[in-house]
Amino acid sequence: MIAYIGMGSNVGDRAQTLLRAAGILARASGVHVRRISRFIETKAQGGPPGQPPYLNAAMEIETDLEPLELLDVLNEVETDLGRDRDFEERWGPRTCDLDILMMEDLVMDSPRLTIPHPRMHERLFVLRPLAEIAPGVLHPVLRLTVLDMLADAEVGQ
Ligand code: A4P
Ligand code: MG
Repeated sequence: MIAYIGMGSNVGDRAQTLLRAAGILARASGVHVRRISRFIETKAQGGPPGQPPYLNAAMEIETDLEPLELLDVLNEVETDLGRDRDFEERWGPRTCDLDILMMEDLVMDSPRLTIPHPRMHERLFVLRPLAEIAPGVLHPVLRLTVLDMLADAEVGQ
């Protein structure tokens, strides 16, 4: 299955962190990295004031993992890169945040995992890099392409 992953970092050497995350994922079994967007700098949205800016990116992978298995792999990568959820606040600074944005037409809502990612369609820091690598991909619930969602989110800014 083709899946899209959103990546973000706002602590430390952010570019190095995103590159390392992509590298670890590329070596994970059951995951094949197909495309990666440029890294874009974005103002922190939500969370406590005064947060440093993020570097965000999007990645296209092919995977035969189940969604929850993929989430486990992403969480392991986050931990490898020094993220410790016990010591951070919601939407506060983080070394590495990896979110599953979409997995083809899959729609799921469980306590641990919601796909498509529930906030992706309103976030420029997700949609701008995603539009570089997947402009025509359709959101299975909203029935809008990534480019359509980006246009709507730009207007809403
Ligand atoms: N979870 C549910 N659905 C998913 C999914 N599709 N992908 C659960 C990944 N995880 C999913 O996530 C909390 C829990 O969400 C996970 O345990 C997982 O089971 P987290 O990564 O621990 O915490 P978080 O990222 O702080 O929370 P959340 O709600 O995912 O935050 P967001 O929405 O990801 O926002 N501003 C800029 N400019 N750039 C950013 O990248 N990121 C955030 C985080 C805020 N502001 C930002 C950015
Ligand atoms: Mg997250």
